[in-house]
Amino acid sequence: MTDCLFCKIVSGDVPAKVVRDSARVMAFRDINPQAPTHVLVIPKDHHPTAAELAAADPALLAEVLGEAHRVAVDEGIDGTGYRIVFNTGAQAGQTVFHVHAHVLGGRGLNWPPG
Ligand code: IU
Repeated sequence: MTDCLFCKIVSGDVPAKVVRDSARVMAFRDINPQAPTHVLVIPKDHHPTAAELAAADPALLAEVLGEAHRVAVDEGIDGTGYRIVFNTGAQAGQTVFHVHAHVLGGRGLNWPPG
């Protein structure tokens, strides 16, 4: 999609600190990190929300989750614990409508979230 920021990161038109890159999934550091580890994991194909990805390509959603876990292992936070978040819809705080999993860890995380 031409006016999608994350599609431009996939194409290389917008730079990002990429930490994992597979055939269908990419992971890069969030530009405004909320924890010592804050990585976004996206499918390279454009799907607006997790719900739409789940309906269109559940295997790809599973790949995104698998890569999110591998990010946690790479970052050394799998032992202490980490959070995977899909903000879905504006009221939940989604601002970029190309589905992305936030992988957050490296500090204690409060519950419930704000
Ligand atoms: P959200 O769940 O849609 O709110 O998450 C969007 C994230 O994208 C948010 O954490 C931003 O800091 C992040 N981000 C980014 O990493 N690079 C950018 O150029 C922009 C947003 I704009």
